[in-house]
Amino acid sequence: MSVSMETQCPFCSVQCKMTIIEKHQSGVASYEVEPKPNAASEGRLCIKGMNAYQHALSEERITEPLMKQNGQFVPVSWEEAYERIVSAFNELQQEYGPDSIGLYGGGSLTNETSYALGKFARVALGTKYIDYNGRFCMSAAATAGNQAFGVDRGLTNALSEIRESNCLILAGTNIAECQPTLMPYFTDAKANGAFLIVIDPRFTATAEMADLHLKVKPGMDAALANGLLKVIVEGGYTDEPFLADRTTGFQEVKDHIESIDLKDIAEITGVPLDDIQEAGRRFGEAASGMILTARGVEQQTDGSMAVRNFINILLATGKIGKPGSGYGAVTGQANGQGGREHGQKADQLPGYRLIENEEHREYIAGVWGVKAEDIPRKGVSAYEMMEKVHAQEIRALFLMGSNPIVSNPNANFVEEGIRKLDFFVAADMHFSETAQLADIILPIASYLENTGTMTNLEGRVLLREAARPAPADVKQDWEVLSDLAALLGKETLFPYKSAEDIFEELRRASRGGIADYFGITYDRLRKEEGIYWPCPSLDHPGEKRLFQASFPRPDGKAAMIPVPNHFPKEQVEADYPLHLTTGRVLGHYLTGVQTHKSPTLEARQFESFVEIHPKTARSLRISDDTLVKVRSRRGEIVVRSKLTASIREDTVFVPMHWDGIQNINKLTSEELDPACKMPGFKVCAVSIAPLIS
Ligand SMILES: Nc1nc2c(c(=O)[nH]1)N[C@H]1C(S)=C(S)[C@@H](COP(=O)(O)OP(=O)(O)OC[C@H]3O[C@@H](n4cnc5c(=O)[nH]c(N)nc54)[C@H](O)[C@@H]3O)O[C@H]1N2
Ligand SMILES: Nc1nc2c(c(=O)[nH]1)N[C@H]1C(S)=C(S)[C@@H](COP(=O)(O)OP(=O)(O)OC[C@H]3O[C@@H](n4cnc5c(=O)[nH]c(N)nc54)[C@H](O)[C@@H]3O)O[C@H]1N2
Ligand code: SF4
Ligand SMILES: [Mo]
Repeated sequence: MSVSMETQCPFCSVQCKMTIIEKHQSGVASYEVEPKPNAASEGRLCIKGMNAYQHALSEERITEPLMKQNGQFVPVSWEEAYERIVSAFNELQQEYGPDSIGLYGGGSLTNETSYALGKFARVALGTKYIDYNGRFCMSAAATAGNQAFGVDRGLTNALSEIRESNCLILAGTNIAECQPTLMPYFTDAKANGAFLIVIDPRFTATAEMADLHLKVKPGMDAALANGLLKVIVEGGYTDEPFLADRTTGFQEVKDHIESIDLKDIAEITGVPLDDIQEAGRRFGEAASGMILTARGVEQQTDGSMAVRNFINILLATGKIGKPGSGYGAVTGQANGQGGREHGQKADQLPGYRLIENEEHREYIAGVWGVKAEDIPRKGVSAYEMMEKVHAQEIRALFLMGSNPIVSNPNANFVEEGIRKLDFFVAADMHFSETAQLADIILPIASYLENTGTMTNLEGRVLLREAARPAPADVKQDWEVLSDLAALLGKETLFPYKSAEDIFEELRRASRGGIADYFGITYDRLRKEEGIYWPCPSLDHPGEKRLFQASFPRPDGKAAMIPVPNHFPKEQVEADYPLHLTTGRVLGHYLTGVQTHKSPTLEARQFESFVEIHPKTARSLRISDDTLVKVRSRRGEIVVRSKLTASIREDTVFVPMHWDGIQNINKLTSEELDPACKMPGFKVCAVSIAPLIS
């Protein structure tokens, strides 16, 4: 007997489609995975997608509601779990006010769940405190895109245009390990003659395909972009008609650039002067060009401004809104894009509307059937919510789709806060490190069992239909929200019988907003190969390339702004002499809750490591493949040394996929970008020593 499951990978933002074939022989199940042709991945799958069935079908799944009694989880009925949640929420809100409850969502959730979670916070609980893990992921690029262009959509062009581009700058993005199925777009562009520049403190698998690798000092991208702008302006590579017709602020940028000395930039960024000159010249000379940024540039205390400076380069050279020319923030999570559009962010309402905008509040209140004045105001960002948890201003937390004690910066502090909560509910399919601290865990359907839409890195909305029934006692995220809303007396506001019902409401809620999904329906998604937003009407094809004629800002023009050279807030010093940067490896995903459950992926890499340059290692008497202590002002971890000349001598790198004694976020700093509240995950100061000296 064999069963075929059509699905979509639950991991990264490419959203590759696949078929999982389950075979049973003599009572033993075996699985085959076949990639399925689709526009983004063109029928490719990476190793994570190939093995994504393993965690979903794992025996370690949580399959019934659990309640903590005397420090142990015991199975309870849904009724019991719900009753406890509702009475705890009611009691705490009576005693401490509506804002004593915080909600924390994630970018793996479908659009429907993200929408329902935002609505649940605002109208079922009436709290202003809701935010999500995308704050750590997309917020810097989102802020930069909104400010410069008036819209935040990951890629401003379809992926296929990468092939047509003549010059590509990949800044702080490791596509080869993080969106591997996109690699052929870049290798094809190169085969077509494109010049490829990679900016990264490490010579990554992505840098291997570059024509020019700029091995920047961590945190110095804004300054490096100033250097590139200087070369572009002085080389006469600016597109004057474009600047005059389509932008504002260029004169201020130009004045600022005059004060920049390229030798200083080479000095502070650690990138040789000749390389800065070549990169600027190549990009300036090319007939078309794209710049892609990801977390290397963005997870900085000036991440949003650093991105704006890369956008300045695109605007100065007129390389946007044209074939093969545009910007891309390479979105991370499966629904990293849609997850930031429909209201699980502290300052946001569906359709990318703003919670502090009176017209937007009125519109959404109309869709929801509530009074605008009853919708709470803006809350605070993810890490700031954790500060409020620590200060016991937030007394209860409802967590859906994240593992914050591993993924937040300054993780020791965050864990301490969560342990102080009066009441904590986690909705998950696995015992994440954070869920283990909960009073109640609600068992949730996996991607194989859950229907909903996901919006990929291009802004293309895709329908992922349930491929198998959920285990008997497991519920959908949105079902839990509807059930609880009913028990909180808001049944009429959550009348949904299916994900499609929620999508139908989302369509109306997003109508006329920046992220307009009104023209998208499940029927259309079944027939078409995903639809790009904005899609304002049923006969609209969806917009593949943005900004061809204008920018969605009040004056129709893109805004340029001078960006000062920025230095990381935490500088290296005698006690902490090395820069620490953090990131990912091919075979694991985020905090590893899911990929550690996959025997195949786990076998590839079962523990963390620290990349360190052999010269640096020698001076610290660290040999290869030995346990070392890495310490910052906030904590200490133990990982295995990996000596490699691919990293800068002044920098070490540790991946983020492990918990406990290998949780890198015990070291990272809580300093946030003031504009978007993104933490500076990508640079802090550390020391390293052998574990046994
Ligand atoms: N295998 C795998 N793939 C994933 C994920 C995963 O966990 N595993 N997660 C998904 C998610 S949610 C996300 S957000 C994306 C992340 O995708 P990426 O942002 O591409 O991944 P990272 O490894 O975090 O960082 C990218 C690169 O930034 C470099 N870097 C560090 N500091 C700096 C700096 O100061 N400047 C510059 N220019 N570069 C710097 C790092 O060396 C690293 O190679 O990946 C998605 N895909
Ligand atoms: N040092 C450092 N820290 C980082 C980063 C970094 O580069 N460096 N990157 C940051 C980034 S970009 C991100 S995106 C965050 C991510 O960090 P987290 O938000 O902690 O992400 P995950 O590890 O994916 O945790 C997701 C949890 O949700 C569960 N889950 C998955 N799908 C569903 C679902 O459909 N419903 C429900 N209810 N649960 C589900 C999983 O089982 C898992 O327990 O980490 C950030 N932290
Ligand atoms: S992890 Fe990303 S690239 Fe790999 S199969 Fe899944 S969606 Fe595709
Ligand atoms: Mo992310």
